[in-house]
Amino acid sequence: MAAHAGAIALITGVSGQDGSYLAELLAAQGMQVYGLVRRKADTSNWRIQALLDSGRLSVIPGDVTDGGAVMRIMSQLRPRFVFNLAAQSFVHYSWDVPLATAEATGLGVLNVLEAVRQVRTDATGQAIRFYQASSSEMFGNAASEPQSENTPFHPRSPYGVAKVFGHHITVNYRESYELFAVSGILFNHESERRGLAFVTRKVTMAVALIKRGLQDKVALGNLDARRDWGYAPDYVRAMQLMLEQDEPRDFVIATGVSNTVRELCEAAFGEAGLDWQKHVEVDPAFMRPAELHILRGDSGMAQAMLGWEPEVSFGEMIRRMVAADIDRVDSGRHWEV
Ligand code: G4F
Repeated sequence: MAAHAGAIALITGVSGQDGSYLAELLAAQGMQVYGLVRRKADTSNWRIQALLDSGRLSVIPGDVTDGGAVMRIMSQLRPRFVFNLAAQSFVHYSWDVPLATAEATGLGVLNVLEAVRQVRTDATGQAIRFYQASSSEMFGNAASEPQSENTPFHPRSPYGVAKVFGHHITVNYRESYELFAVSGILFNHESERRGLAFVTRKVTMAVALIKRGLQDKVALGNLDARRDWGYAPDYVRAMQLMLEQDEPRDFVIATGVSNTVRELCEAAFGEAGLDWQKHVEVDPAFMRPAELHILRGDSGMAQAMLGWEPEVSFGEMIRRMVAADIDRVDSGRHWEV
């Protein structure tokens, strides 16, 4: 990877969980890392603050929904690698804002691809390589399990539908314009930096608050929902590996192991010596209009062709997340949401 020292990488959505880990990974290899960040009312960039403070990451204000801005940034920066991680990524919220989701999660991909197509090469004349963050949510109500690169899509949320557009337009630009453009079909991946709106972190933070006597109950939706949960730092390694291949190709990234939300609760509360059944309530407000039932991925092709393997198990990840949230509660860092 030292071969890329000095190369410019652009990450959209850099202030999110994956963006922050990916920026650290690339910066550690000596790349010049730039991140596109949307201006928001909450200006906290806690996931990337250390990188910003050390000067290893530079932030560019912008939004993937603004095609003109994306084009201007791409032609000024001329990066070698572009990772498009920006999205409206909350599945439940996508029923509330389907159009905004379609613009950011779907059309945003096209804006970035179009800029890559027009700018074409980096500052040294090498072809730009583009990564799209596709999602297992595209499989939705999948007809078979586990899901692989060959499983048909049947998205069950406005978010999933928008991701299918982003996926297909990436394939289409690759085939139409011979771009090095690939999609990583990533199953759920979590970490100590996961946002509180997602169920793993919602549970681990509740465990920490309950353990310290600051809360007694947590309300959840469907406890039978089953997900293939991996560890985010493992998954950003796969993103980079996909851009290192000789030929552009899409890959499923998953652990191949699925757990229910109920099993997540057992594991997380168990880590803190608590009985989850005394603290978890079901609230229909957290149920979704349409749910996915059998999400479990087959990453055999990534293992064979990328040499990628998940390193951190579900149990170990939950242990780290509970420990991190107890630490947050003890040190008053509740604002890290
Ligand atoms: O943690 P979640 O909100 O993640 P979800 O919807 O699977 O989406 C995540 O993974 C996708 C990859 O497949 C990404 F594309 C997407 O951007 C995001 O990162 O929900 C997981 C499961 C769901 O079945 C949900 O119904 O947990 C269930 N659940 C049960 N109670 C809950 C809750 N989810 C949330 N967020 N909050 C609850 O109280």
